[in-house]
Amino acid sequence: MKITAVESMLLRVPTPKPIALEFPQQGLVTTLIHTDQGVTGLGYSLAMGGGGAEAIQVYLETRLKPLLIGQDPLFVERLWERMYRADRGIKRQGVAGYAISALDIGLWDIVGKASNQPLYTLWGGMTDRVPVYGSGGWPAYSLDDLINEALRYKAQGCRYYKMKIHDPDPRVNRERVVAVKKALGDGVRMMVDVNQKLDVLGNIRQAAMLEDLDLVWYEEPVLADDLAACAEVAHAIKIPVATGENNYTRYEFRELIERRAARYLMPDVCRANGFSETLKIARLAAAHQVLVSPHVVHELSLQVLGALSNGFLAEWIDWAPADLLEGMPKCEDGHFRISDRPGHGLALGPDAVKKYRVSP
Ligand code: SMN
Ligand code: MG
Repeated sequence: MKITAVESMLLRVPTPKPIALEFPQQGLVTTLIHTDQGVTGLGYSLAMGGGGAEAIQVYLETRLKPLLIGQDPLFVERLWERMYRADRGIKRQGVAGYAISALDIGLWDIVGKASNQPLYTLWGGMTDRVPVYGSGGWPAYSLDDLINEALRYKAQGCRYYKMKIHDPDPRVNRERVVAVKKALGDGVRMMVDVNQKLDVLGNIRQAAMLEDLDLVWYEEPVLADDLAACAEVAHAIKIPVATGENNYTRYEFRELIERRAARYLMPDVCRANGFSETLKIARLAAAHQVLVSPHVVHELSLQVLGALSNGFLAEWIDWAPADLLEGMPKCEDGHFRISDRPGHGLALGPDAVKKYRVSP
């Protein structure tokens, strides 16, 4: 099989409410990889809020696309290495990581379609049904927004809910968490997300105020660049730490693991250099009693979770308008069933390109 063309486009999609309070729109760098056998792979990277999406598309178009044309798409590992090693002067983080991710996801979609299998069984299936946690709780929400969102997830069977703790006053964060916990009642556990906003001492103080609330995890305490500080927090607080949505590659994750900086790792398949690298990160974690709960894009991450023995929960954020993608999984009793469709099982909706394309 040969790759005959790689099309890329930038889609700008409005975010469903109430996430729109935080991110009014999303940028989706989308790629269609065409082959001489009529199989087409769909890949995309989600830039939350749209930041950097144009740059991701330009990097993909100018530096990566030429490396794929004429190549056999079934040799994903080889093509990944080709893309990863192309620009050694640019680290495969940020813009380049998103671009490689979109193409790697598209290549795997071709492999799945060519072998008529969903990816999770192609990779050696573990489960076809994954429990999810409801995620949101953005700082712009009023307490009513917050509780209503948490209860909506609970009504759909979710037994976990994650909210942000971004107020500069740690007592305010505690009050919000306590109010939600009370509204949710027994049977739903919670996680909190700092989104890199505190330093080591600030985290120690904040976490001490939340210790009695039976939280599953305390997420992204410090700047994602500072793996040493994350480890310091993890060793100093009683709540297990989760991190990784802004980390890239097996090398960064290896360091997180070796420093025992987190008990839960959260690679994002659209950032961490695709399905290929996320699987490697997850296998590495499996050797260290570390669980994997991938970040956002559950419709893609489910394929990874279905192939892991150390997968934990899928993160559920309704980030996409209903007509963007066909094949979006539905939540049934707090679980997603993984699609049986070949590849990752997703396709652009019939009007998505016309409606949401902004470039070229
Ligand atoms: C998050 C951050 C940015 C976009 C979506 C979600 C958040 C999470 O950190 O973990 O859900
Ligand atoms: Mg997070």
